[in-house]
Amino acid sequence: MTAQQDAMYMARALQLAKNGRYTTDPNPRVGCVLVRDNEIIGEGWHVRAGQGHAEVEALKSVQDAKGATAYVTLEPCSHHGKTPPCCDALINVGISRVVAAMQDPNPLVSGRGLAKLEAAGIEVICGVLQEDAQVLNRGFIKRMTVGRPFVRSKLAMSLDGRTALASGESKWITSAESRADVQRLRAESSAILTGINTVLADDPALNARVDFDVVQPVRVILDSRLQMPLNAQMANLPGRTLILTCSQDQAKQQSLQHAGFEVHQLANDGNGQLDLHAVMAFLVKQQINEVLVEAGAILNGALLTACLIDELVVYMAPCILGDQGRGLFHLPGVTTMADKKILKLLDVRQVGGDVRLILEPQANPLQFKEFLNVIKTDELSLEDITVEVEAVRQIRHHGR
Ligand code: AOF
Ligand code: ZN
Repeated sequence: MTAQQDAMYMARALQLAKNGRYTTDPNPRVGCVLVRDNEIIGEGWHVRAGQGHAEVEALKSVQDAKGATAYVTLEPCSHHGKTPPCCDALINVGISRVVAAMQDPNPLVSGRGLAKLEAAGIEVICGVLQEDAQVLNRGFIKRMTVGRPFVRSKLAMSLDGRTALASGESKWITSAESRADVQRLRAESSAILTGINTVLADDPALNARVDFDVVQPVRVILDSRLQMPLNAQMANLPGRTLILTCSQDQAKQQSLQHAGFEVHQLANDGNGQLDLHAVMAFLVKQQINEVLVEAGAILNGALLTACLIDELVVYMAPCILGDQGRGLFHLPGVTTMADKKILKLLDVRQVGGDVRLILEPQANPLQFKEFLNVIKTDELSLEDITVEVEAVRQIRHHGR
């Protein structure tokens, strides 16, 4: 098989993996293609946690897979989880070659699956279309390797960067098409995170209203002082609603639990607000891979300041709300240009009558000079410093 053929079959396996985009949580999305004599003889993908893994589903679709090559978007597992190891299934049917896109970041597997296949005499290649496979499971990978979920914040704004009028009224700034796009973002998320002020203002449902099969995201409300109304509509909707608080008020906690909420008390940040790093650590314990933030300027500002936002999805509508309207981020710490938050534009496209921007927050090199402990920083280019900052950031996150 040529490298080009390997890439072609892996592209098909990735396409299959995407069928699980809305349903595999907390598991990764994985696809598998079985090929013999340059012909696809079987296909499968992982649909739901607890059900068959991609390899097992692909093997089910053929009578005889002896001598075939298995293309898998993730290293076949070697552990007994909710299902038996895929490695054993592949070995038992006589697969002769396994091509994986990437290693499984799950410490229970991480290389052991590939090693086990090799030990059984199977030819193994890893790394074909690796980056595409990584993007598909960036939340799962981040949870497994960094101990944090992938956090995406969705923002809807006017041309002049306003998310609501001064009164708080915001229905609607963006088009119906953009709002439908947001439902899809919700559907592919493991959790939707918002603050109590948004709940008090909007009484939102925070569920994915889509016409395809979906594992509904968990609702997560940051409510430091337990202001959640007992009659908020979320209390009576299907699915979990977690209230995260640093309030020790046992009576309030209990009455919210009786109303249908799950209440979890976490550390505070020393100023009476929830510690956002503790929130992320808690979400990882809940096996949350991908978080969608739908919140106001205060929570978004705090998350951005804490370097906890991985991606921004901004819908910009062609309307103007004026300078009395509310902004996107409350950032009292930004007082000079050196403090500004720097973003990298990853994608721009039109959705309905709006423009959708996807952006990635960047480390601001100017704020890290001291922290970097680099002698003669002035001699380094901004690009060099950015690389250094990213390295330090990674070390800090791993250390957490
Ligand atoms: C594979 N193929 O299609 C998937 C894998 O509890 P279980 O048995 O469902 O195992 C979940 C773990 O298996 C998950 O954390 C990840 O490491 C791996 N996922 N592995 O060989 C698949 N979905
Ligand atoms: Zn498996």
